[in-house]
Amino acid sequence: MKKAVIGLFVKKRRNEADKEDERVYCGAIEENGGVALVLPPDLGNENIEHIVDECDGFFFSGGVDIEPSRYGAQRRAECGAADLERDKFEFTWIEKILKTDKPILGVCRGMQLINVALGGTLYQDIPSELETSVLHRQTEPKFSTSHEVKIAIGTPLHSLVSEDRMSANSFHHQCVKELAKDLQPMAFADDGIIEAVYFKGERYIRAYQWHPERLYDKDPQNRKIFEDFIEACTLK
Ligand SMILES: [Mn+2]
Repeated sequence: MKKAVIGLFVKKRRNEADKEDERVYCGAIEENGGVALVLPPDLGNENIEHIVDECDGFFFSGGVDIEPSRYGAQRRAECGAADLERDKFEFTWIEKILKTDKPILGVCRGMQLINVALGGTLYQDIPSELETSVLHRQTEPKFSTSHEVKIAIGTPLHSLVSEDRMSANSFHHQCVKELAKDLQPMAFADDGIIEAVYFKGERYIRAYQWHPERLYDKDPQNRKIFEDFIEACTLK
């Protein structure tokens, strides 16, 4: 069977840690049956039509905070520095991708980007804006889980893992504030913060606030997230 080609949006590689991050994302795609095509922000838009056409699905990865003007908010002091080149690149591409019916997966910043691209907004800094006893910026290593999520019944994630809870890692200080009207929550942290979303209707758009790419090799539930996405891309 022809393998699905996944357009993978990543930050520009600046050091060894960035290279390692990119390798982990590519591994999650390739070890679950897909082929990763890395799309960094300095690629430019020259071949956008062609590349969007050639890819079978798209994966928006983690990274720094989105510039708040993208969702009509004033920047707060606690908001992290944005990468304007990456914002510009990814918002241009997702706008094109949303006009197709190709599957989209997002993690962490990628989930926030999908929400904003569809008209939602974000909390810029959980500790200064929300009351919570859940530590969303874990101190444990990236490959360890730190908090659980409650999976909403009747959602695609619930059908996929057949459990009411699953383990997540957590490396975010921002989260969904107003959810885009076309998205539905499918998992929550115990403080009520939205940890996973899906697109209402036929289109395959799923996004997670955690990093399943760091967990799938040890945790079958997190592996299912990738298997399901690659399968959806393969069928398209
Ligand atoms: Mn979290």
